[in-house]
Amino acid sequence: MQEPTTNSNLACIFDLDGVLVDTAVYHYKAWKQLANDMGFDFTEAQNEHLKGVNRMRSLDMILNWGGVEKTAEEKEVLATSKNTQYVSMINKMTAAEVLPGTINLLTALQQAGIKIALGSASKNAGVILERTQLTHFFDAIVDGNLVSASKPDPEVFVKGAAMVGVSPAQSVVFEDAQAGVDAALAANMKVVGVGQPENLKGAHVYVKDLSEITVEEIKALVKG
Ligand code: B16
Ligand code: MG
Repeated sequence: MQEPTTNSNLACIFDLDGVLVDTAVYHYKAWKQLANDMGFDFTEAQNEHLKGVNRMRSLDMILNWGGVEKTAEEKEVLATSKNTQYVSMINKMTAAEVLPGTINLLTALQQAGIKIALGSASKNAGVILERTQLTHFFDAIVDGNLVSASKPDPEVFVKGAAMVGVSPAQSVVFEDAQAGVDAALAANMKVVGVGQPENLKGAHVYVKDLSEITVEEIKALVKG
């Protein structure tokens, strides 16, 4: 009997928010509440700038937009308050919130023997993967709890590739944020930009969502 073709020398590393699921709306609601409580507004356009940015850096940007200064202790309290509200929303997420094409692509990659890793800035990645029933696809999960430097630093993706034993040159990153694209390029990896090219400069390929790319196209990207 013929052996199935395996490609365990390839890795696909997925960002979470905006690529596999869309939690931006929950981040937005929780940050908006916090800003409103401090007496200023927070817009959806501003929320766009927070994609891929870690929690404390996001808070700093929001305080700056609101023209408000806080001590380090006050910022800890504010970040915890935002996160408590955010977690209460993501705890209600279901598998129905997984973005189009995700299950088909992850299944096809798994069947092809390609390693699958998560590379997310979120400290809540574990609960989101559990709630949306995606955990079982992953050979490695690198999230905001495991990295010390946020995107555009390449640490999150370098760690993901190392954990699945694949070289950066054989790794493909899927990202919806410019900081994430920059991080993947700095790691010397190929990048699939998920979203509009003007917001994701430097990616090697662009898709609207994961239904627009196949395993064959991913293999070709690494070879090319
Ligand atoms: P948390 P990703 C990022 O996730 C989000 O895009 C960003 O908006 C958020 O501030 C960051 O996670 C931190 O999230 O507060 O849950 O730790 O896109 O890198 O998967
Ligand atoms: Mg993202």
